[in-house]
Amino acid sequence: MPKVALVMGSLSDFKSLEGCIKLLKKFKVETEVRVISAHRTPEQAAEFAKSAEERGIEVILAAAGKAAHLAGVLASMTALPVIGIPMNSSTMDGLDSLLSTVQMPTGIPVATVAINGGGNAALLAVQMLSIKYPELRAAMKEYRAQQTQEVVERDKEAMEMAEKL
Ligand code: RP5
Repeated sequence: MPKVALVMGSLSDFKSLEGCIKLLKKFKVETEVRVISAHRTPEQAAEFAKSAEERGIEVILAAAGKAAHLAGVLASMTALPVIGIPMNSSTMDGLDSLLSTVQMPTGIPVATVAINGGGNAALLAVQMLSIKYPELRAAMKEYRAQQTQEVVERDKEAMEMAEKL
């Protein structure tokens, strides 16, 4: 079974990450959900990152806000792919988190999604895992087909709504 870890900097991030967790569950990806802070619990962050590979984790999702160094710090201590999720948890609408997460120096990449983009982080993790797990590739194609169908239906609805005006 494919396995990822979703690490968040604070439990206050949890609510905004529920969609991410639900999507990973939908694709039957085993998810270890953790609260670890690069600043408040740096030793736990190091221990987590250094042991992740041997514990079977294949992709790490790291969500943090404000001076959001979590994804980069974890990425610096593992060769596993790290997806950064900048959280909107400050007075700066998440722009602080976005820049802190995305502006990594060459050598230690973090694949950064949009502010509060936990959903896309889950989907990107599934796409990475689908290189190894063909059933995930098939499930992703099915997900995309359903999504397309839903938008096509909304398109029809919009045309009908406009005609009635
Ligand atoms: C970051 O600071 C966390 O990821 C969170 O987004 C933000 C606020 O954390 P709390 O002060 O609510 O614990 O480290």
